[in-house]
Amino acid sequence: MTINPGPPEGRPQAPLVTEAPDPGPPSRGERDAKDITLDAFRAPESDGALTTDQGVRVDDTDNSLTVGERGPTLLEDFHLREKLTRFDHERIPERVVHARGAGAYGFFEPYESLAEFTCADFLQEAGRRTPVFVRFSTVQGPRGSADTVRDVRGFATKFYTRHGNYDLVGNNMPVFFIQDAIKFPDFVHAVKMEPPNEIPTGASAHDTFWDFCSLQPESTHMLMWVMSDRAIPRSFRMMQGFGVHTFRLVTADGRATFVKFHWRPRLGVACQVWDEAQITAGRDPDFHRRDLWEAIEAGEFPEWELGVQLIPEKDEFSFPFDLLDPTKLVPEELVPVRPVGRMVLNRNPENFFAETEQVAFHTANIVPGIDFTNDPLLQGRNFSYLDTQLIRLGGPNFSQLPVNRPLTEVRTNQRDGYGQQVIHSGTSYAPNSVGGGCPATLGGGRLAEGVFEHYQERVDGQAIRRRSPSFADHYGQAALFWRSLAAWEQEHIVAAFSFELGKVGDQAVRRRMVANLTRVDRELAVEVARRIGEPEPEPAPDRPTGNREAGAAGERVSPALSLENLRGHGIRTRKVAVLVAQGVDAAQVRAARTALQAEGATVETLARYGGSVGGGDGQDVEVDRALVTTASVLYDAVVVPDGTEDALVVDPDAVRFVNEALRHGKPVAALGTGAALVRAAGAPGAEHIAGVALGGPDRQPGPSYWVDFVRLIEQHRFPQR
Ligand code: HDE
Repeated sequence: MTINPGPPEGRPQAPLVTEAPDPGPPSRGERDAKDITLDAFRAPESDGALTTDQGVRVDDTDNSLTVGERGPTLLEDFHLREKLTRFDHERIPERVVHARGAGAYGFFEPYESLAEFTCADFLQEAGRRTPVFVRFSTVQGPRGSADTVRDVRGFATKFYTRHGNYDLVGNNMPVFFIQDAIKFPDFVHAVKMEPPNEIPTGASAHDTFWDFCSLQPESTHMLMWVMSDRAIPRSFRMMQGFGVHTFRLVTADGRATFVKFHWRPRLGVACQVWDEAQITAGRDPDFHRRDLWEAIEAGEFPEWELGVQLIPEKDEFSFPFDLLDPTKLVPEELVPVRPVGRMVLNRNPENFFAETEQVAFHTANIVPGIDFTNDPLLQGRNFSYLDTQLIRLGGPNFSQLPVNRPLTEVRTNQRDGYGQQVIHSGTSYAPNSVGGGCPATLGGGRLAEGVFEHYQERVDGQAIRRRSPSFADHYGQAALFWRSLAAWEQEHIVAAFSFELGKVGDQAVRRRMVANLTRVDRELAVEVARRIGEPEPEPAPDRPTGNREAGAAGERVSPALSLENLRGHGIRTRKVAVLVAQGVDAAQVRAARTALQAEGATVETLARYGGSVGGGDGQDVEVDRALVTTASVLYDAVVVPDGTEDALVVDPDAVRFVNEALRHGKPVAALGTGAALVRAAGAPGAEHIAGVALGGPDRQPGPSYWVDFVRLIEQHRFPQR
């Protein structure tokens, strides 16, 4: 048997997620407070009679009311009119950004009390669960676009706390494209489809995006992330989340600590490779939403750890960057991430529109114990999200929609508006005496009792339109990110820049972008220029040497940024394809299934046609899917058992399946004559290829073969192939 695990790339693997004190698995069917409150709004499928919206029972819903069998339709057919009118009004505007997404319910629970830093109620007690709803999204594409495009992913969490709703509206990257909210409409107009023809859908590889970025160097750090594999996640369940801005935690007595929020996936971070992502977009445009849905349905509840970077207020100015600048991260080597709790998603929504589409996040939905900073991007967001819901959800009463309702009692003087659901009584002004003064405010100094009071930051200055000089370094952290990556990650970034800029028609834009890249790393810029056919750029005057050399000479790196150090442990929920055909060694198929399923992987047998195939030992092997209904990109690893050679080597779909798996760096196990398919698929020297496990002459490989193959799957991809 030959197993080549590939060269050990770079750094040791750091444990990603701390061992949580295990409160036991969240059981299926466990009901939390949010779930229970939704009962009042649920309309289960009914076997009763069909009615109109007015509750009148209907005799026939297939034929309009007409004059005679061939005559005109009558206006008095209220059922027809209502049915068509309601249908005509089924759509609402999609989100202007983050239109495509998928969501799920779950819970958050702290590992320990954070009372030392905040009086936020949901962070006070170890193990106390707070219901959540999370929506993941892409940014650029419309609602119907593909999941696996190169893009930032939204990671928005609504905590239904006992002191009101708290929304942490983050992304899967820790920084952003711009420093000031006033640039957001410009940025979005540049990245969205171009106005004349609405091209491209779900892609940033076009002139206006790169034109904007090349003229807006503050986007450079974020571009490095978006050109990295982080922009093509394997699964929502396998990506990090970041609050991006610096926020404040505030104690009951008004002491504040700066905080950066991190979500770390328990499965580890895993990404696709670019060719794989592009093919997936065609083969299964719903790849990520399906993956999330299926995992939850299967009881494989996705889980993230919440981590915080805590920075005392006195240290505000002790970093070489500004904590208020959202194009900067706080390197974990400077401020470690402290794990404080975990979030588990364990319930799929019942109705996509009612829940996932109508959920309304807002950065200004904060609770006592959490507060803002003056990050100018955050300040603008605090206006924009409420405003956008007014148009998208058709008026001011969207917080009464079931998914948006807080668990706490709502008593406001806000009244009326479209779609008001509440029958208010009493007065609606303050102060009042006729209503007994209710509802009354409770006064300050009661943060711990859940009475919000803004943090009393001292501010003082003149009204100016000017960026702080402390926001001026647009390249330092872009270079830090670059230097911190493994060689294969850097190569993927070079390839991504070359792809995207290669699609840009305007030469001035391409050259300007390459010139910006010289300030990150000269080798990066030179290589991108070469691949897109531009002349070698001049060295950047302020960065005469490449940053990689400077890094080698002792400049800092941040190992926490490399995917090499973010891998997960184990292979739970990874999908493995076993290619079968007439004559397959059925015992091997069973052994593969048993060994891989025991580790939590999903195993599917694929053959030319559905049904079953006859095994070499006379036993039938059930076929889970016909090859034409699926594709290599939808699996994490492939097994080709013995006995399949004759049928598979001549099957172009099977050859392509393995060829793609090899090209995308996936682990491949080939047993006995199964190796012939691997060779036919473009790997004549299969035994020397990293991540390919060839079974030897023994008909049944020993258990260690599968143990080793599990380890290969755990490594996810072998990009250095
Ligand atoms: Fe958003 N963003 N954003 N954004 N954003 C929206 O709100 C906005 C920014 C993020 O699943 C919109 O309901 C401005 C950063 C997520 O429903 C809108 C600025 C980060 C979601 C809006 C930003 C985000 C949105 C569109 C610059 C990461 C999806 C529809 C100042 C920290 C939430 C909507 C969901 C959605 C405005 C920048 C994350 C228009 C003005 C930075 C995850 O209000």
